[in-house]
Amino acid sequence: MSSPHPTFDSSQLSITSPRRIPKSRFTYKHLQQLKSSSPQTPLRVIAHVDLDAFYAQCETVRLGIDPNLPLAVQQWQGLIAINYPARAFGLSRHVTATEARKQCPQLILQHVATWKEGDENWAYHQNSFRDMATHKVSLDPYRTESRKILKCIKEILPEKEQHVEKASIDEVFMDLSAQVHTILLERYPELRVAPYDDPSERLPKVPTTVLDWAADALVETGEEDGEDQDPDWDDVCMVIASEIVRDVRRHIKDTLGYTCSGGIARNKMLSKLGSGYKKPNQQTVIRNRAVAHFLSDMKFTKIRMLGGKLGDEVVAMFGTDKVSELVQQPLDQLKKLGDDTGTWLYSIIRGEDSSEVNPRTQIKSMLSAKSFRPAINSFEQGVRWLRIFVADIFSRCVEESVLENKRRPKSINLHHRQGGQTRSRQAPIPQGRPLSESVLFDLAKNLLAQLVVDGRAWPCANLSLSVAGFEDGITNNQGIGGFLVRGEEAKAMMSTSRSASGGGEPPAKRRRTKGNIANFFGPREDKKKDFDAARAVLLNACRESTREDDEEEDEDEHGLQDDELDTLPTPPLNRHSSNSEVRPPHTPPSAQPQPKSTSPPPHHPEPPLPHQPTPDTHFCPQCNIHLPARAKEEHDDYHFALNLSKEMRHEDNRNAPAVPAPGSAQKPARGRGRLPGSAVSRYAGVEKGQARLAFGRG
Ligand code: DCP
Ligand code: CA
Repeated sequence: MSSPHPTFDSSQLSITSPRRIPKSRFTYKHLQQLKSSSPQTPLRVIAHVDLDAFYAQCETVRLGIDPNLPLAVQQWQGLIAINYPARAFGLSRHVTATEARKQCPQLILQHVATWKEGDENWAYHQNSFRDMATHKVSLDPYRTESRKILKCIKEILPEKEQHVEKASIDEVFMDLSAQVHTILLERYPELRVAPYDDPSERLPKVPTTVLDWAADALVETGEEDGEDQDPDWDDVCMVIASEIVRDVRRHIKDTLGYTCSGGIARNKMLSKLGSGYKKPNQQTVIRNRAVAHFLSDMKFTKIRMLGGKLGDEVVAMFGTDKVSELVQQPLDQLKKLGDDTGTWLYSIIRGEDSSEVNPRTQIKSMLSAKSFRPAINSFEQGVRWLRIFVADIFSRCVEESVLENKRRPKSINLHHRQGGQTRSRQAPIPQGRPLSESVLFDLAKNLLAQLVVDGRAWPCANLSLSVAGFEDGITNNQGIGGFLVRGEEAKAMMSTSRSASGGGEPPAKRRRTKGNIANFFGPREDKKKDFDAARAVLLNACRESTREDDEEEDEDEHGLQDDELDTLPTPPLNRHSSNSEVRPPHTPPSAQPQPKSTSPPPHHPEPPLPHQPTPDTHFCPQCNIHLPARAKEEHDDYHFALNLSKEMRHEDNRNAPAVPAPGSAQKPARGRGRLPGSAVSRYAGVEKGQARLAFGRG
């Protein structure tokens, strides 16, 4: 910390002539607020640090390459990070790897690490475009470096005064107010006591007219006499913050070898604009007196939150992207965007932002995803990708201390895109026993199997697996925990369209599509095989889970009745659908029945609604009812699937002697479109009272 800090002249506080002594604009109350990092204090100091060409630096450091050589990080044909020497050749994210090589023949191109199908870990491969179908990008190396950077920042800031927010993989906000307050009072001890003990008293004037700005870029005030005006305490606070940021940046460079840029200002929005103002390896201070000038030249689309759709909307509405023109709009005009948005926008373009630096650094969820080009077409292929997703997610779970059971996710979610439609399945992750890669893999596989069994899974353009709801591991009360676990597991295995999240989709609505079931089980043998593979996974999951519980089965009075319809699409006309993705025409989403997370909706397929016989109706002799003629085909599908299910059940019963007899005292299962009925039944024989917990009956 190098700047001079002149001593304070206490004669300025003469009680006899307080009014004649020039004072600061700020009060002792403002100083107090600075200590508590209140967003209300005009002395507030926030810093933003952004790594320069982050992925490119990671590769440069990892490979021990001279940082002055041009290097870009490649992802298939695209460039995702370009170091500054390479930018000098005019390279940007918009050029392809091939074009970049032409533009800069000496360019070092490093492909991101990838998971190769079948491998247990990611690695740096010599990837080319054709590997896209068999490899998945891993950002693990950059996440690891990101964590090191955060650690580095935290170790140099005083523990009690640090407020650090990880804003992205290579950005961090720091609220330096409390630390600056401490340093300020150390340097100017006279500020410690308010005269007359009155916090509304103004602070004395800053005892110097010249400050040493530890900044590479000090944003000008834009006023002719701007620099002639004496500094006030907000300027001193900025100087101190700038020194801290310089120390932080130096520590990162010395420890890890990375350069970064910093921005220092009175709030998050301005500090982020500041860090991007001069790059690389520089820092910018935006003093309060310079804010208006700094923003006046700015496009508001550069402001945090205005870079995307909202920014576009504002541009379209007001015909400008300039802050200087938008500030001419009165508040009521901006409120055309909505009251809250308008009010927020009004403040933000004036440099006002009271959002707090949120020290939340804990991960809430993890996602691993892949878009398929070409689309994938079988359960087997899907499972191969799930293995990679699980390995990816699990390795990140390990970083989150999952193995020590400190933090672990509660649920697993599979999203699947086919055509224009996204479907998802969710399951709880069994708690109370160590989480392993194979546990996650089995759950993921089950979710995919459910999607496949429900039909219309292929061709699939995108799969993504996520785990969410991270919370601290259970360390006590294992008895009750163990009991609940089984119920949760049961739900996990059974999770279907009516899983707890309600994000699932019962097959009902999809079956409005003509000939869906016939199509699924139809002449194409590969579809049948696909279905069989998925079904086998579900059956196997149930068998495995049942094995350990078999001995308790006889005691279970709450087991679930074998319900063959559980596997099936129910008749198309009478569904109480929890589907939020596919809606009947002309029905607003709000009008859709919403699934409840705690108890599944009514489970039994109800009989098709009878219609009055007319020339437009079709009579089903099996159901003994009239249906609209247009529903005939789907209804036939229904019976087709029903029969198929019965066959499956038969087969399962032969293979599984432990199945309770249908029609026993057991109650019927809730839910449909799930596992083959007998599997449900066998799985259901788990632990006393558990079924009630697991399936929310009663
Ligand atoms: N990134 C990416 N794809 C994008 C944008 C970014 O994969 N479209 C990755 C690569 C970047 C990292 O995120 O290295 C950080 O993004 P930044 O926007 O901060 O860009 P850089 O750090 O690369 O450059 P700068 O020096 O401009 O911050
Ligand atoms: Ca960056």
